[in-house]
Amino acid sequence: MKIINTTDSNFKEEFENILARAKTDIKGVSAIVTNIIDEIVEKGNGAIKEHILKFDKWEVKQDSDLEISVEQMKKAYENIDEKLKKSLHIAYDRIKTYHEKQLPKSWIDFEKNGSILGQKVSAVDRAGLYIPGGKAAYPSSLLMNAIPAIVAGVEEIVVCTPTPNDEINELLLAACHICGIKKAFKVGGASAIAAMAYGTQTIPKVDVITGPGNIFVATAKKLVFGEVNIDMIAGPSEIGILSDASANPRFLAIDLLSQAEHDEMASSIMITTCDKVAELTSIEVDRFLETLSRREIAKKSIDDRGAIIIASDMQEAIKLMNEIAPEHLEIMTNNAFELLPKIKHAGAIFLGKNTPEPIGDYIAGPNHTLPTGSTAKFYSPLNVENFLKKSSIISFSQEAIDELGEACALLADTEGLTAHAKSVRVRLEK
Ligand code: HSO
Ligand code: ZN
Repeated sequence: MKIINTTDSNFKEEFENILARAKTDIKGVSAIVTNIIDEIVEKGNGAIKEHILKFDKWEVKQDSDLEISVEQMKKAYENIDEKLKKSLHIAYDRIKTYHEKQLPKSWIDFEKNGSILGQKVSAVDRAGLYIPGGKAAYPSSLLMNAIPAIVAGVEEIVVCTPTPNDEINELLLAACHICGIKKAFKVGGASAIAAMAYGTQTIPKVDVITGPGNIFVATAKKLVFGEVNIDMIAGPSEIGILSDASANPRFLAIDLLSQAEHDEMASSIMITTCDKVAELTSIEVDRFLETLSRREIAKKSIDDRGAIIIASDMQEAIKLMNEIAPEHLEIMTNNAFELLPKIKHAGAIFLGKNTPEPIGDYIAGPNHTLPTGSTAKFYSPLNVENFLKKSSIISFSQEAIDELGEACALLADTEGLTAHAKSVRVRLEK
């Protein structure tokens, strides 16, 4: 694995490449995606059928072929191994408990003059969850997207997932059963995003679309934003690790690989204060690589986008890591919690040697749908609030309008809005 030092003459250039790791050619695909969206808006299911034949290579004979039934989900659930079932339930319960703590409360405030102000929190009516299919069909992602919606109180949850060659991941179906999903469709890519944003004869229009996806899905989400809300634009997985001389190079190496195996475009970056740890970690990465089922993917990711940076001290290491703002950040130092206040930007922060990133992918409880490509500078992990919105509550008493009415009317006068001013002043007439 590439080792660079912050004192190297080309360090600035190397670091710029790391910062630019997630630059994608959205412009390059936006014409294609716009076309797909237009076709869905125009022809609905008819366009979906064409897209499925073209991209997923199977023929939709009738609209009902698009649907995944609750019976199918139940059967898949019943057929899975007991131990696996138990793991799914442990994950479900822990994710639910964590997200319940995120629920914001409605509130109401009484002022002395009798006015009442407040904020009412309500769930969106419908949420659309996009779950990638094929090789990247992760049942864990279904849990991570569905549970915050369930906790928020969303009444109707719609799932869309592509099924190449009409083959569906049984575990994904089992996870749908656990989450009580009632509506799921075998539709993927930009077509699925457009279908959920605008609705078709079969797929309901939703209010919010969440979930990861490739560049076509990401571009479609950008284009339908405003018609519906979206969670974020997520790119390939990433891990950043801060380590010192106390860290175990075997742990560091396999943690770097844990994200590299997701995607050739994934990026795994460690910043360490110890030359020896850098060197040993690089050796361990090569050793572990040989043992991985997805070694080709992981190797390409490590070769093209991986790096170990040797910093002069932890302060410099943290400064660089805050600029990277990684999706996942592991702090593998002997004083992990002391460093925590200095971390400003990261999707999820894993502290201490027994907290490998995959614990957060599956079982810890926090969401694994996280901002990538430095967008942790302004995005949060997927959470309950992505499925909620707020309404302001206002009620004025006679005393309150007597006290504040004239000030209000005056502001309306200056904006030249006489009906505004009058609607207040008629209530001041005695
Ligand atoms: N690490 C991925 C999520 C995931 N990992 C799903 C395993 N399954 C998000 O960056
Ligand atoms: Zn992962």
